[in-house]
Amino acid sequence: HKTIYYKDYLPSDYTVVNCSLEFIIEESSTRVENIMEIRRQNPSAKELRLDGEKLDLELIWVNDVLLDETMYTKEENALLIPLDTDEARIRIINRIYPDENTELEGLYRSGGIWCTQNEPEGFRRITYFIDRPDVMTKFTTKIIASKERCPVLLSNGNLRGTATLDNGKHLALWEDPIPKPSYLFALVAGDLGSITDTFTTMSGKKVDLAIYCDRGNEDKCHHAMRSLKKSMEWDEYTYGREYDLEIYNIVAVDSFNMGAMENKGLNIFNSHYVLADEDTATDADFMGIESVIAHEYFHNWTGNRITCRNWFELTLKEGLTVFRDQCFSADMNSELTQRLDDVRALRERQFVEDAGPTAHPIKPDHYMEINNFYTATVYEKGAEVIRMMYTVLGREKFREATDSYFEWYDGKAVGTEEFLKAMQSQSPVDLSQFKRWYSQERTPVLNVSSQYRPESAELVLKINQIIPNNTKNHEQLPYAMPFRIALLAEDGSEYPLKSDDVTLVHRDVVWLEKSVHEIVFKDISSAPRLSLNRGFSAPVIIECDELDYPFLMANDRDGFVRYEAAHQFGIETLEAMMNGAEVNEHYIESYGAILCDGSIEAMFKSQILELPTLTTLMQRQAVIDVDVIFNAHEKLKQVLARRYFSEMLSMLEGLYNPSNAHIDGVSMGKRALKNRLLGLLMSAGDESVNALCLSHYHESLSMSERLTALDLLENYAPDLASGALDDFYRRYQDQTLVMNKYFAVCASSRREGTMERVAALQENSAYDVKVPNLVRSLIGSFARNPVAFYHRSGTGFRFVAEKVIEIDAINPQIASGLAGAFKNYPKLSHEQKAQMGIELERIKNHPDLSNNVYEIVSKILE
Ligand code: HT7
Ligand code: ZN
Repeated sequence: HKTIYYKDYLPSDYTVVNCSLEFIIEESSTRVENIMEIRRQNPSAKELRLDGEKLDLELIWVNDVLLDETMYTKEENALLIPLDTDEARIRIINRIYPDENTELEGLYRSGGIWCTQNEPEGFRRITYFIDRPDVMTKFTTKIIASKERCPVLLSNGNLRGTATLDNGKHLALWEDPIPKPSYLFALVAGDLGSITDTFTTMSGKKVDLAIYCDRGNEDKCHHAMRSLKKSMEWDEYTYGREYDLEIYNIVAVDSFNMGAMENKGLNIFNSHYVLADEDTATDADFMGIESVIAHEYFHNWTGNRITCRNWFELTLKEGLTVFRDQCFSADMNSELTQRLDDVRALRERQFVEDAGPTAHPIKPDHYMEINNFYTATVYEKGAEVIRMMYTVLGREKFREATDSYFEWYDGKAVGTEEFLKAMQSQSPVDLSQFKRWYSQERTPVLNVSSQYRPESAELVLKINQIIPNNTKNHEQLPYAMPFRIALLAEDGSEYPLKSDDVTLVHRDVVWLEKSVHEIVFKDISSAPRLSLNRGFSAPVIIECDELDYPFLMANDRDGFVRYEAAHQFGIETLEAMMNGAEVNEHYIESYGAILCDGSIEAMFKSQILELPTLTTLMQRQAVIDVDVIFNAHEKLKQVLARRYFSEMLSMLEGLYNPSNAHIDGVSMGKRALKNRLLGLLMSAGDESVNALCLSHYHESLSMSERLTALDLLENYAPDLASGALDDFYRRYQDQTLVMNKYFAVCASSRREGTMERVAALQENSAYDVKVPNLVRSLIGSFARNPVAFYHRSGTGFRFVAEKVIEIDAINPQIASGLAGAFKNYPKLSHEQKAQMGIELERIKNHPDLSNNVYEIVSKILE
């Protein structure tokens, strides 16, 4: 298990100027012919090293000379050819076996469809190549296959020709005029249905758009198509970026390791992020499709035209593209709702990762397996780092800076340093210290306190940065960050911020750079309330015991701070209950005030009314005790439901419209609030509410409502649940995307016996361990279900460990994702730690363990 270091990076000795590929796809194997024009970049290089894995090499020519086995060296994962000229033409023929490819990297089969996944290092499983992102090549691709089995033949770029051949075969010739790294190469062949449309770019060029899917699902592609067109328009308007090919194709496949892939002109998607209709997709699914379609489209400029020099620079494209898709979703929907969802996801996933044994900087300096670094840190924290620069520069200057970035680096493979250079060119402050966000790990804490001086009408704000040591226990240095704040008067209005002690990058944004700041604000006529980290301007944890939660919940004009006050108040209330206290009456009242405030928009209300999750509370415990958290959580819901029973019930009835399945912001907001209220009411343990929930299950036309009702019945009304689960299964057993939801409800159940049910469901005919979505839904949901996974018996740990080992032999990427479930190991009680430790050792000592799982498990055990 070898480690690769950033410091060892060297440019490639040779580059591939162009590459002409021919694929002959047959039932049991595929023949690949690869003709490359190679150019030497390092004059002292004498040997060409090509990456290749699991390839059956047949023939090699160099400049038309056929090589015999003495003229090259074949290693397990490379081919070495002596080469002492500045230019050469290499021709290679090899064979691959897509049906045997269960890892889903390279060329594989999903259902009956041949498709590829090459990021980060899948291309080397197709043919021998210099498979690294700083080698950018012009590709042409000829695909030959049976016309009947594969009427659709797709690759990157523009279609240059088709022909019918003998023996029922046909061919398609694709040419991508824009040089790209091999990880963006894609090929699809199969019998697919499609929908088509067109988009005219801002300079008047017509682009043909198509979305391909399994036949019969065409009607579920329209939301994805609308999302694509909106993304294309948004990138023109917001960043001045125009699409650059004649064709944009998207293909939906069922077996896929992640969400989607931005291959040039030929995006390949997990069908979960393409297919949707009102009967089968939840509101979250519709939103997810809009954002992932946008994300992959935006990569065309941030990732494809300007790519990464090496994989350590992954956040260059991913952090930036996540930031862009978040802004797009905010513009398409509600800015506040989007921000709250993004912050919530960041804290639930990234903060947890950053606090645990697998923490790493957004730009890691070493890795064992690059596939393990497509993380919440590289993506979501990476996006927060970009957002901080956006906050500092402001919209217009940020746009000027990105214009420069595109102008300076188009067609190049670069790093975050280049991006920062473009940002610095427009920044009002020096960004050198800010760069620490790229190389340091863990989440800083800002400890904030204040002192009001009535005699001089001054407010002294003291901000202390607490920087945790890194995973190696080395000390880290203070960060620079934009901190958006307000000092609020009694009526909620904001005092203008005037101070000589700190740089104000905007009216309400202070630039923090020291470990301790003492800032005197002038002309504050009476003691103000603090409104901190507005809009979550910096990805930090705030500690401040002066916050007036009820006041902020009721009066703050910043929606994030309003939400945050409710959230923190909820945490403190629950933690007091976990320590034996009674429910805090002030909290109940503030909660009721939000609940009954008719002026609050439904989606925002549903977000504010969500109680802090079990994960949030676990995260804060020194020694994790899931049962204590779960009991307090259930009790608080019950108290709230009983106190506001009639208000909630009448509000619920007002929101319920069984026939509404519209996909618009207002309808989604109503459904979200309705689901939130039903969830609270169900914890009251009232027979009539159970019956109501069952009727919502049967009568609602939208999947969001039906699925929530099903989940609540499962957890709170077991007598009614089995009939509803059977009904759900019968209705949707042929729709694999909906079966994912069925498995997730069963595996997320808080009831006793969940593990036994999950184990039994593996035998269900709708389940298939080779399909990642199904594994994530059944096994992944179980591993994320704290009540079942941390069960005192230790059986949850054992079960997941067995699955990690079993799945590792099939698909190491999916197995290592699952192994992440053990990352709370250092924080367990003595007894649970011993139980989990045995399982982790068992995994680690398993023969033939992949690099992927080994890296995660060994870090956890360190
Ligand atoms: N750039 C892609 C990252 C990726 C991936 C996608 C699908 C399957 C396996 C993959 N490994 C890495 C996804 C994205 O960020 O857009
Ligand atoms: Zn991406």
